[in-house]
Amino acid sequence: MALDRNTIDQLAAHLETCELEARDTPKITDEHPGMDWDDAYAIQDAILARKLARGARVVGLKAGLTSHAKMKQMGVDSPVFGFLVDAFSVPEGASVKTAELIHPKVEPEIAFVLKHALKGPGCHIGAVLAATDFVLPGIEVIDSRYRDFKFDLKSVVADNTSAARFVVGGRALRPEQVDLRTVGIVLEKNGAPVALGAGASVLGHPAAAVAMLANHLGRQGREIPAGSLVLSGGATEAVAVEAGDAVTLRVQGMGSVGLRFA
Ligand code: 0L1
Ligand code: MG
Repeated sequence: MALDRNTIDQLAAHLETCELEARDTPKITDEHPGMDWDDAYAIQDAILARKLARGARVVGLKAGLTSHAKMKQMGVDSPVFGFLVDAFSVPEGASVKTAELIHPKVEPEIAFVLKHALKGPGCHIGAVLAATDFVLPGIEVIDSRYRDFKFDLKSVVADNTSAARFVVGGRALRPEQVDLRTVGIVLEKNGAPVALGAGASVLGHPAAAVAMLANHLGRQGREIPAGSLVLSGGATEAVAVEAGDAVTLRVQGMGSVGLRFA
């Protein structure tokens, strides 16, 4: 690690305060160019520790930047992983307050709910599908704390991969009831389609993103616990939203889920 404990805690406090006060900041590697991957995940862990100390509950995990569309949009080249706490979860059809966010964007995702824990290394699509209870559509609202969504991968990992809000809904299916590679995905804003994709846009198969997450955690001796909800990453580029917008995600055979922005 390149940063000391004090600096990690200060950066976690800074990024979480930006999140809670809906305030943006330059990317943290501008001041700490030597920051390494362990530092980045340690800052993310310290943000989680701050939330847990205030009574938050982890409700899931997320993979981000798992599609070529998203990697191209953000100018980066590999996936990242973060956590989801209860405060991020929005009921289906509810209104998200844009005043609590900086510059929200939405992305269409396939969510997995696990019946068994998953642990890497060596986790693969087959293990993910065998451990999955059901899959369902989900919309992630991302809100990078970095000015103009300008960051590098380490800065975005420290910022809990821009996690802000999410909703899941529609029709939950057992993994054998749907071919997650060929399933069609339509994201609508105010009734008009704004992004189109297929499950295979996510690393060839959305379960591959869950396997990568399990392998990532396995390197630290951790696992994805049974019962976890995992967002497998946006199947298309992310779409900016503002107050007054209504967003609906339709996934072939899996119904729809929506959110409003107030
Ligand atoms: O969930 C995501 O794909 C977001 C990853 C972080 C990068 C971004 O803010 O777009
Ligand atoms: Mg996402």
